[in-house]
Order: sequence, then structure tokens, then C-alpha cells
Amino acid sequence: MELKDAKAHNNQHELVAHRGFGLIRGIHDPEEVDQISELHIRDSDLFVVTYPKSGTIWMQQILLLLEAKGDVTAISKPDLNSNAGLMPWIEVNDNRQAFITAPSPRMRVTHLQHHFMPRPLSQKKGKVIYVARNPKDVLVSYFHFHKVANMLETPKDFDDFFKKFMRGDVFGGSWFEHIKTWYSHKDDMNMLFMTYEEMIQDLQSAVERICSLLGLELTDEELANVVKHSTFNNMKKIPQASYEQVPSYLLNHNQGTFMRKGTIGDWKNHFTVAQDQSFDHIYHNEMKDFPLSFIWDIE
Ligand code: PPS
Repeated sequence: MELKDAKAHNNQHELVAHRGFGLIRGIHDPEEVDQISELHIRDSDLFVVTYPKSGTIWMQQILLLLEAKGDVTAISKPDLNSNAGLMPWIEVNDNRQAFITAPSPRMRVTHLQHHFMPRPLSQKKGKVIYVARNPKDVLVSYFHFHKVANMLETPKDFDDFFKKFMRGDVFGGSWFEHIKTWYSHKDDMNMLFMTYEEMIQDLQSAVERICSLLGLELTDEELANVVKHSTFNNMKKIPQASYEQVPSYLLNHNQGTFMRKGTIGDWKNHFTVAQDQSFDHIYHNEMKDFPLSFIWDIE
């Protein structure tokens, strides 16, 4: 979620429907967003694509560390509110123009749906990493983030948010549509599809796969440093990575932290039996033809 330059617009909480996707008023300009598809793409460009709360900032941290050969001081610049400054959201106002002139490698993050993205990506120009997370944990993480983020509507209660998420009535739209559409375009693109759960289970292998996608060569020691500085506990200690320095008009730090639990299966502490049954019913209808399955807990 983009967290800067929204001072004048926070607390408006308004999603504006645009070409089948809800943009946040004051943060996204529909005309600007429409121009993203016209961007020229270099082979070295990389887009991290996620549905919100799926591990965007984690992937960002790994990529920045890989580029810095594991040197955490290089990505911990005190003048940045968050590392969103180092890897901006392409859909946020003013970021598209900066992308055009930025030096390579241009790395950007996005929560947008596929139809907004630069067309050359579908001709195998540039690279895409799609990070997916089991949607029960996404829902729980997003519920808590709605309480913290001033640009998102504070949920009435968990059940109300549960229904909104299942209807796709949140920024990011339907989780089901997001993953199915992006996955269906996997073979048109240079795409690495990863899950949050596989990163939790074997961070070293995940980092090695990302390193090879980037075509970087790091020593064993440098790779070990990338892994070390991208664990949940270590990221939590880095203010730029943990969003601790994001000003309080954007994130209400009294309501919770961005680096909340970082685990698999927290949905079990939130879902009622009825919610779980309802979720499973919808999930099986929506995902019956989807070729991959998710890890729902770590036991
Ligand atoms: S956002 O707002 O959409 O950009 O959020 P996003 O970065 O996609 O997801 C936030 C969740 O990712 C967790 N996180 C991590 N988990 C494990 N290890 C590491 N290193 C890590 N870094 C971030 C973060 O805690 C959020 O999940 P929850 O479940 O709320 O803890």
C-alpha cells in the first residue's frame, strides 16, 4: 500500500471504480493509471505484483538487498519515510513520470490488475514477480491494516470486513480475480510466481530463485546476508522496512504495526466456524480449476 503524499486526502476512504478496479481517491489518478499501459519497458525492469498484504514489502526488501549484495546499510537511508521511496508503487500519483527517466534497474511494486500494466510485459520484455498468499491470512492481515492505515476505511468489525473482502469491495478488488487473471498470463511474461508460504518455509531457496531471475551473482556470504536481513524479526528492527517511520497522519501507529505477525495460519485465531465454512465454499467454487494449492497453516 502506498503511504506517502496523501496528507490532504486521508480519511476520505473512497474507492473509485475505474475499468473494473477500485482506485483510492487522492492517491490514484485514473488518467495517470491509464497511461501505465503505454510505458516503454527495458529488459532490466522488474515489477513486483501482489494483492495487498501478500508480502510486497518483504519481496521489496529481498530485491533491494540482492541489488546491494546483502549490505543492509545501503537500503536503510534515514531520509526515506519508508523503503517505498526506493521501490515506488507505479500506480501512485507522480510515480509514472519518475519511472520514465529512472536509471536501470527500475524496480516497482503494484497492486494493479493485469489489464492496467505496460503492454510490453506481455511480450516478455522486463520481468514480473507475482507474490501470492493464502487468502485467509490475507484477509486477516488486511483487516488489521485497515485499522492502521488512514487512507482505508476503518472496519466496523471483523464480520463486516469479512463480507467486504469476500465481495471484493476493498482496494485490490476480488482476491480471486486478481490471482486468476495474473496467473492466466504467466506464460506471456517473464514471470516468477512465488508464494508467501514458500518464502516462510524456505527463505534461502526463495532468495536464490529471485537472485537467479535477476541474473545476479552473489557470494555465499552475500546471499546469507540477504536472507538474514529479510527475516521477519530482523526486518522489524529496521525502521525503513517496518514502516515505523511513516508519519502518523498516514499510519495510526497506536492501532497496530505494519510488521504484525508474519506467519501462516493466523486466520484460525479470527475466523468463526461459520465464516470458515462460507470461505471454503466460495473458495472451492472460485478456484476449482486453479492448478495450485495453498498452505493454510504450518502444523
Ligand atoms: S501491503 O500493505 O499490501 O504492502 O502489505 P504487504 O507488504 O503485501 O504484506 C504485509 C504482510 O507481510 C508480512 N511481512 C512478513 N512476513 C514474514 N516475514 C517477513 N520478513 C515479512 N515482512 C512483512 C507483514 O507482517 C504483513 O502480514 P501480517 O500477517 O499482517 O503480519
